Amino acid sequence: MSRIVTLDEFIIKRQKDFSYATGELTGLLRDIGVASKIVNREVNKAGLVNILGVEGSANTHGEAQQKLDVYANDKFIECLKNSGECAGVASEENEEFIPFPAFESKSGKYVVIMDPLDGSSNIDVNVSVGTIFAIYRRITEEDQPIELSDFLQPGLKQVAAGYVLYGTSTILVYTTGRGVNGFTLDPSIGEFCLSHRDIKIPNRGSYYSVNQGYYLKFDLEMRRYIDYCCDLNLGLRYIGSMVSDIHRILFQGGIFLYPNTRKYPAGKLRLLYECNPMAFIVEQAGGKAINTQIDRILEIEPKELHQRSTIVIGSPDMVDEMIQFVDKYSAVSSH
Ligand code: P6P
Repeated sequence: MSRIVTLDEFIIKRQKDFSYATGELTGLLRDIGVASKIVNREVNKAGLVNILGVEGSANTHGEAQQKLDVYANDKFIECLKNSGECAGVASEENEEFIPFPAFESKSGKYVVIMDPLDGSSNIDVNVSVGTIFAIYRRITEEDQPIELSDFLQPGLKQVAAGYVLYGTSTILVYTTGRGVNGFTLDPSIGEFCLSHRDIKIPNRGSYYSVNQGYYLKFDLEMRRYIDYCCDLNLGLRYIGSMVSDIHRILFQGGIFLYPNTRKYPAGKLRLLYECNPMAFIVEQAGGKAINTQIDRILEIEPKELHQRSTIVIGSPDMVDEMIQFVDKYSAVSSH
């Protein structure tokens, strides 16, 4: 039996790979791991302690907030604030970014952008949900207050990104730009243990993942590509939780699409805390991530914190095939 490697141990060991590393990013990643364990504990017993049900408040987009949304958001903010490495956070649950005062004389050289509990509408029906996070180096001077510009950076500037999937088991998957690794939580010792080393996405897979219910609302090129997937007898797998849907694709291959619809003309998913971190991870595993205008997700220059984007992400060969359909059928294809 191979030796257990905990998340902490792995992060510290990998820090040595970065000659310039001074431990702040290591500390920040470890703090995120701690917050994930705290949130996991509540997610796992959500049905038991009446933490379900809709919190009185609504999030920044007017969507009813589940109590667990609020709990997860609060816990991650608390851990990040006390880490001393983080100068501020932007969250799906908050309209504006949250600056942190210097903590124990540390001002923090990083900012974190997160979706504390993505797919939270699934909680009440016991379907897996996830946390998504992206870490950037702040661009304002450390002795100055952070600004919106610290958060409106293209995905290429991420120094780290990851997700936690609270599923049949709880797994944390992250990258710092040197490959992708997965850590499964062992509740008996309360540690995330290395379970999936150097994850590589298959070049193609036998699943496609899209909300087929919107088929008639998709543009022609999307409908023709979905018809093509059906002709290939690909399996349709769609959980309605981005982390879960993409996690499957990361391991088994496949393609996830959230195109524009009449309801979401710019796409539904959020660029900064859903598309960018998932795109960084999938690209680091050998996959591709574009929008329906065939722009690389990581190169999009953000204009606002809660900006939406369309996304096509997954196995490289399948994303390339999708591009051929855009070329062939899109009325506006100009790439
Ligand atoms: P739809 C969850 O609310 C979420 O933000 C993603 O996790 C998921 O992929 C998507 O929305 C599901 O959206 O419109 O298919 O229900």
